[in-house]
Amino acid sequence: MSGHPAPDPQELLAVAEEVAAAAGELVLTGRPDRVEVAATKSSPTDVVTAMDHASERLVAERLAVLRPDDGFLGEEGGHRPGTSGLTWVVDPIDGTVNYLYGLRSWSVSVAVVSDEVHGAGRPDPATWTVLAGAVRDPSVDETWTAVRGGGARVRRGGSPARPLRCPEGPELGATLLATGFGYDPQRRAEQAAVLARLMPRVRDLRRIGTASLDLCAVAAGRVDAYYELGLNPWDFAAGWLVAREAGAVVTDFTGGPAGTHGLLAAGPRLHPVLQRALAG
Ligand code: LIP
Repeated sequence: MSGHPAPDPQELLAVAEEVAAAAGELVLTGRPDRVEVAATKSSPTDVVTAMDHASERLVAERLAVLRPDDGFLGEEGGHRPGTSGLTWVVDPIDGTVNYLYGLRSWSVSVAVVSDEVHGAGRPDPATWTVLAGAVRDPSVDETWTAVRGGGARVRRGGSPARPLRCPEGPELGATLLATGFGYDPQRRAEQAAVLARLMPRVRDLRRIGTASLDLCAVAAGRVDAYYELGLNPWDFAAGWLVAREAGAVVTDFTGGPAGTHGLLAAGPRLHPVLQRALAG
């Protein structure tokens, strides 16, 4: 961040909360009775709606005013480098298919990262540091927030934000497990095979369809663990910090940095047990 003052984490969090709330309000109140698919990406079922684009535009425009020197990495618009050493990582609608179908579990996910290795280049989850993050769930008026080293909180409506503490985790047989699946048929077959091995060994499964909310659910103990292969950086950047700051262990499937190649989040006692179970 040459020539730029060290960022105040609380100021960054306030910006993340503000832009996530504004975009969440747009997406919630602007939902037409029938949401149309505007485009598809990696497969015919990997869809983008006009609201994905509108939400990302709103966030980018607000950040251009509030944080003009920072970079931007969004699901729909790609990467725009900045000069401050910070990059905002944004999923304008995480859980787009849920939104398309009128299901409630979707969010606006906003995180800000620094990356000493990549500097002004596109940040990489393997080397980035997530400084602050906000996951806005307008359907239930919940906002999940975290600051690096400053803990994680959830606020519902006008109530004060309450601190999050991830439970240690139950035995495997009592584990309520969350996961997700990719859009590619071959990958889904492989993911189903992994799940088939796990299902007899856990309590039950939840498939929320929104990685950021899966991670916040782990932070709050609403599920005991979440794993997924093939996530995009914007899917998990903010939720990763919420879970980590709540005390969850969040890695890839081998104990390294979480990324597109794998993400596993669970309480400290359950994480190694589930890591072994996933390894077969
Ligand atoms: C979604 C993720 C979810 C995954 C879906 C999809 P999107 O992100 O949050 O965990 O299972 O396949 O990738 O595409 O709605 O932003």
